[in-house]
Amino acid sequence: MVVLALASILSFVACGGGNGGSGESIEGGNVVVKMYDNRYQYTEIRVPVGGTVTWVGAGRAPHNAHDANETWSTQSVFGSPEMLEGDQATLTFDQPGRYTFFCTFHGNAQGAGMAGVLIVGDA
Ligand SMILES: [Cu+2]
Repeated sequence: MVVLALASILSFVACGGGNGGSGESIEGGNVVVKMYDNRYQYTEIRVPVGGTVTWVGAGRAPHNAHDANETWSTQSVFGSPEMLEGDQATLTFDQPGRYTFFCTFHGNAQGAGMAGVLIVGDA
């Protein structure tokens, strides 16, 4: 399971942003990402430094988005790890970098399950 997930991440990176078949990508200054049961609307997100991502609950189950290195989370803005349908949290990203994010209920910090990659700036 973990090996397969890593392999898919590596091929995703190797494609230079191409769609590896596991998800959709989006790029913009103010991006909206729905959190479905149990996947993100976009698994590769690109924003400029200072850009925002608005995470929107869009499932029956609660979801969230956490940086694998714990530098940011929807919980820090929303106040709860359980974002239900219609709940929103907007985060501003001032630090360039490449962040693996995941849902603490349906994914893990290794990028398996409900997870994706956020790229801020030219990282
Ligand atoms: Cu989830």
